[in-house]
Amino acid sequence: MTEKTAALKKDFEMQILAAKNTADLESIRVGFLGKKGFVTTLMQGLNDIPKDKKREAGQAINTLKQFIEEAIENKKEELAKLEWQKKIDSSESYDESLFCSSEKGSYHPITLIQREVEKVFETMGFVIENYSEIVDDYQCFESLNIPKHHPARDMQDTYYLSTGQLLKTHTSAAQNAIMKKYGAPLRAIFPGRCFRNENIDACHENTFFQMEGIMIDEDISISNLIYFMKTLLSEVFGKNMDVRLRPGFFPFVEPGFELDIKCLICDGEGCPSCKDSGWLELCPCGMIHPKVLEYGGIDTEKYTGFAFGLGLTRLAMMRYGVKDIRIFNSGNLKAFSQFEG
Ligand code: FA5
Repeated sequence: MTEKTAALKKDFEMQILAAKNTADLESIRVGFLGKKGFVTTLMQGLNDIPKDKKREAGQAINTLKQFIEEAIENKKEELAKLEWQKKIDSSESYDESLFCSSEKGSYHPITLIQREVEKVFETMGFVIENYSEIVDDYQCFESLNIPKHHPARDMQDTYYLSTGQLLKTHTSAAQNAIMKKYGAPLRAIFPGRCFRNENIDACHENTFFQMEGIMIDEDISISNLIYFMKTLLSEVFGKNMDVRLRPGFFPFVEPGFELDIKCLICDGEGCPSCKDSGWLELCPCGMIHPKVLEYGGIDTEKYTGFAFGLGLTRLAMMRYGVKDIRIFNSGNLKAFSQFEG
């Protein structure tokens, strides 16, 4: 039996080495581990083996099975990385010099990515809310535990209207209204355009999109938050992403985190798209501050919740391999006609 498993291992190693894409990998997996696969057949044949040899044979098959499963997982990661890099390097990602067809319209890449993220959250029971771009000071700051003269306001200077209203600086501005509208328990996402007085560069715009998400229920903890973030990223990118979680301060969450993803443009080497850090700030998040829940009319004795503020425009940069954020607001049809919806 050990000879048989050794031969199968060799055969498997040759096949996996030759695998060029995820479809090849799947057919190898089925060939070895599927219902009629080599390993499964060996397993089923165990009954016919003499009692004194059964234990050794069983162990050999299990070791082989584990080896195959691990090798397939590793190869999957490796291929996904290669396929992603190919996409970024090739014309499948955005190419400034490509011919533009004026006959056919296409969706803006932000619309495409927004719909993709919405789909992921919809299947997890989140409602989708639209919220106004013009808000008041209470919605944008006070209800988020950012009183007048709080230093956190300095980070979010914006455009003020003569009415005293302002263009919202972050989608968090809708938290209070949505809590009041639905009460608890609550799962909601609310995408929207945000405005800030920014120094514009390859990863900062003065007008950009975020998608806020909140989940409020009994016993919600940081592990729920991490689960939802991981699910989102692996669904959008089709692979496990390299992420890092750092402590981050936002007056409306406690504790608060910054979730960064490894820059896919330079694979963590450092480039203008990630300000040479190799990482891109994508999704700050945290447990909603009890004061914010109270302002939203939520019973803090009973409920806790998490919130996140996903940088949708930055997500689109990474998803489509767009190296400069300014493309998105450029109105450049040559660029947009390449995105299929
Ligand atoms: C906020 O806006 C918080 N409201 C997010 C939040 C929500 C924290 C809920 C905790 C709980 P921040 O200013 O870091 O945080 O922006 C969030 C994300 O929006 C950033 O990580 C980034 O991806 C994106 N973003 C921020 N400023 C810009 C900009 N000027 N251009 C493009 N994207 C931006």
